[in-house]
Amino acid sequence: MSRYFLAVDIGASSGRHILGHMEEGNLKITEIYRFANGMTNKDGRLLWDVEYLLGEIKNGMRECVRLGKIPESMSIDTWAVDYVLLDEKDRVLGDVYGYRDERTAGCDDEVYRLIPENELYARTGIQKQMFNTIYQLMADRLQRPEILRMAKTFLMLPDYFSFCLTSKKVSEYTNATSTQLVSPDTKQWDKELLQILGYPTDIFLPLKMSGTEVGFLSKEVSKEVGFDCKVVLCSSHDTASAVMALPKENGDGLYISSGTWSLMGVELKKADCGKESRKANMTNEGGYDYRFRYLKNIMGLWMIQSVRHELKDEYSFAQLCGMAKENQDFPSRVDANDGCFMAPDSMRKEIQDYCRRTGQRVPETTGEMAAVIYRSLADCYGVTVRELERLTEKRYDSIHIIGGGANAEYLNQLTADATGKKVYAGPTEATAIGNLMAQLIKAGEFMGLSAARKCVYESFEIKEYQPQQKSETVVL
Ligand code: ADP
Ligand code: LRH
Repeated sequence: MSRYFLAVDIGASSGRHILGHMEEGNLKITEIYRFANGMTNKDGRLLWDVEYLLGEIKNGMRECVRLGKIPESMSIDTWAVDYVLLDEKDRVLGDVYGYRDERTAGCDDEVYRLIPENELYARTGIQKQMFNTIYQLMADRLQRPEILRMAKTFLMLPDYFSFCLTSKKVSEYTNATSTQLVSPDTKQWDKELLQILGYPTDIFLPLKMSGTEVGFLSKEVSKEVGFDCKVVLCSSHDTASAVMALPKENGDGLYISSGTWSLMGVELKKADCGKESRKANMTNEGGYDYRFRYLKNIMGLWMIQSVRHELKDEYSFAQLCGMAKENQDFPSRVDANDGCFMAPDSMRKEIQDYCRRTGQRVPETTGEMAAVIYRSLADCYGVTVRELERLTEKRYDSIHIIGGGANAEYLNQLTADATGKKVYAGPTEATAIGNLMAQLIKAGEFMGLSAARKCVYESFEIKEYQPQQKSETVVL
């Protein structure tokens, strides 16, 4: 009889339930449920509908019953930085903001008034992103102080969903590091930093590592979904789970975790919180087994997702890739990391405006638009590779692309061309696989991370792309 494990992986663009089991030494995965995700716009504020998401988590769990495959354990991962504040009765206080909301504008200055930016980096190693929790909490402090005053518990979103399922509150380490409030030395909340910033320190729970048991489903939830199982912690930051699934036993080398965001970097045993890393805006996010994800956030496939959405999803991503290829000689490029692409009303218009203001040809057709997006992204990868080689003082001969974006064959080839590196693409469900790996290690199916990574290499298809024409270095 197979032992089943359930990964609930919720990305910013979609969520899925993936059942995993071992078969003759290989990891087999089956997607049993998928649902759409995205921030909702409520009077100009960008919010997450956590009720909807919880409902979908339970809907997917019911599929296990329908299939007669009851998991031994389950685990939840989501995107980083967003959180809920709970009152004394464990009710969510106020709206749950999404990281693309503009409310943090100016909150960086207020943070740096209390602690200089270089000191903040030296003690957290986390890159500046206006959406980091540290700035979101400052927005709470300045714009809705009553909510922060009433808060009794702070939970990141995966921990909140685990709480809803089990009634047990546990905070997970990898996702917590994305707040920019955790020490890479102690691997715990930096309480002194919390105090400096004027945030309540008693709402933060001790951080626990992947593999920790949260608890069994509460009676009510168990009745609702039709079974009981343990909820355990995976590396609940989706990127941390994706990096676990790097199909390389020793985990060395470059990777891009490619989805709504492109996270490009390497794994380090020790965080690099030095000046050069800060200047390059590299981050040291916590990973499985006390490793660090030394990487850069790149705007990623958000741009093409947004354009597709504006076109009422008329084209599939594969079609958009095809159209981009047909227009590959279209010359204009944008800086994929420019803040103007973060949450524009119209991505098409924003890209057109960017090209116009920089004196470039303005893309008019969808194919031209897609060409600009994919080629600009690949150029950005090229620049980032060189930055990573400089900072780590190493040369890399290949890049592993993991996550949904590894399906984008045209982009994979462009990446090989723009970086001059061999590209290995897959697994495409890296995050869910990493989520399962943490559960399987806990269940004793793997000895540890290296054994699990070896199994990923053996279990999933990985495509190879050779660099063909080296594109010119673009200075962004
Ligand atoms: P997230 O978890 O951040 O929501 P995913 O890892 O699911 O994102 O990746 C979704 C992205 O992968 C899509 O936005 C799309 O750009 C890309 N993608 C998925 N399938 C394909 C495909 N067949 N061809 C090209 N791109 C694809
Ligand atoms: C990718 C991701 C990324 C974060 C962003 C908010 O899904 O978790 O690692 O920076 O979302």
